[in-house]
Amino acid sequence: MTERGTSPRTAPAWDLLTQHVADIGGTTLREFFAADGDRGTALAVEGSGLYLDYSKQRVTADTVDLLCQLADERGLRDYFAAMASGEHINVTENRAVLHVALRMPKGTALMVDGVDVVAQVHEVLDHMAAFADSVREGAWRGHTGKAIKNIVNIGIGGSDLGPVMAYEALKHYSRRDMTFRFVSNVDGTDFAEAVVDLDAEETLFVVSSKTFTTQETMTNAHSARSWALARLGSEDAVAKHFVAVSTNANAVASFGIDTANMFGFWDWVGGRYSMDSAIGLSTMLAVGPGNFHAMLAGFHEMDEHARTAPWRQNLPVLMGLLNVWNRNFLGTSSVAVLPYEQYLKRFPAYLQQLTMESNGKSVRLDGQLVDTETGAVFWGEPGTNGQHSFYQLIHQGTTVIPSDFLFFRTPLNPLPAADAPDHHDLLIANVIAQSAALAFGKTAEEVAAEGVAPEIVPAKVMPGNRPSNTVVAEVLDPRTLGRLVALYEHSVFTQGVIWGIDSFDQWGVELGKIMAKRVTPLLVDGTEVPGLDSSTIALAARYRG
Ligand code: G6Q
Repeated sequence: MTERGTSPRTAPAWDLLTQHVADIGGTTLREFFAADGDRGTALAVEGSGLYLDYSKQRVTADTVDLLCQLADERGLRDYFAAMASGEHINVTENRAVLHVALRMPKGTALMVDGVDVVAQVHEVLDHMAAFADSVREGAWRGHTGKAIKNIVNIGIGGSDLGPVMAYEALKHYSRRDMTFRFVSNVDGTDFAEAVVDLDAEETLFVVSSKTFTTQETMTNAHSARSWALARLGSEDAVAKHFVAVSTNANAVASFGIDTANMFGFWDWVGGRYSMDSAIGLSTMLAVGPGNFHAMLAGFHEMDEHARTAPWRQNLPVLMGLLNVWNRNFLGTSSVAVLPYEQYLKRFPAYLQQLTMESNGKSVRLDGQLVDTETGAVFWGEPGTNGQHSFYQLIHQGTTVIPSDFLFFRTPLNPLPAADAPDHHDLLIANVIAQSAALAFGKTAEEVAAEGVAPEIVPAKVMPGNRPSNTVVAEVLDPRTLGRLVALYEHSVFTQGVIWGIDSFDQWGVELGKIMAKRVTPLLVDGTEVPGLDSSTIALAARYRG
């Protein structure tokens, strides 16, 4: 294996790719497609129930060969093995990275430091299932004897984005006679609006926090406690209306939550990789244990595909390598994620954390500053809505933004129109048309041939040559959601390995937290805090009035 965390420039393939981009970088997607009538199927792969068309990336088969060589030279296969064996590949936090163990089937084993972590995982899953069933069946009663109808998840970052994304994505499969809310922001409005119409007697709070010390979550949890006690009138109510998902049993107990109703996980589960751990309790409450297990099976299927498929057939590895190509060799700096599926409306927000908290790094594992670009900005919105807002910039702006389009063959809510085509036909026509318009554009001659006035022609020219992937799946079900999330997880991992960075730490979020704590006394009672800058002092004074 390569020495870990060195510069990717040390890999011979890096120089070859640098030469290669000089050779093919000027060729347009129009020219690539004109030269090869089969390109649309030649540069496409299928695996783990997903189809990836990357023919509209600015690559040739040689590019892919060189990128795969780069993956080999960076030791990607060994890294996958190191992750799966529990090595501490999260170097700066000295932790194993074992989210793949969260979805290994019951009966398999993964020994880490003499402990079978898969057995531990299934113990928690069984505990979650028993609890979820008792709430869903109405056996779990609130303090006044009423069944639970409302679930409020309190958590932030990885303890919020996954649960809320999964709830929205799988809403079709969820209990419609129950209400699910998610509170994350320390802004009191988030909590106030979440509970404004809820009956405390029928409400269960799931306090989700790996550390059980996160300021926002603990502030919201204490407000929830006060809200519930004011309505239920007794401290005893806490045990019936609060459960915890955490690794910190002491803090959970001192909050007043019965640790029998605590669902645990382990330090080898990173926050942004935790939606399939006990952090998914609200998801399981919404869709039931069977659907949750189907989601885990989808994750596992993609894990196995990523770990074993040759690079050229490996969807997450190809997606990761194509991101490296776009970022480092074509100079792009952002990726738009554009799901043509309304239920995936929170998927781009989820991916923002997964991708940017993982790969937004400037220091390599060898402790040196990077000498290549690293993580791109990820963002997006569901189609077709985005088409009527920001797509203008993707089509004609001065910045090239590679896009990931996603669509599903079968709609969950088929709506036949009075005349064909129906809603879904129109949706899919749009997604396919968008990637073609981005790739092929429209020349001045084509615009002029439509009779457009000559002075308007330049404004109507579509430059084209804008790269995209299209991912197609059969239907958005729990299994496919698991596959999709794992697809991006392993793509992120691939990029991190190529760049030689630690994709599993997040030191960049610490400084702001520390500074917020430091300035708080000044805001609360005007206590002077030494060493503050003049802008901070003036803003605090303006707040205090
Ligand atoms: C994710 C990060 C971060 C974390 C939140 C919440 O990878 O670690 O987003 O999930 O800060 O942390 P707790 O679960 O400990 O409250």
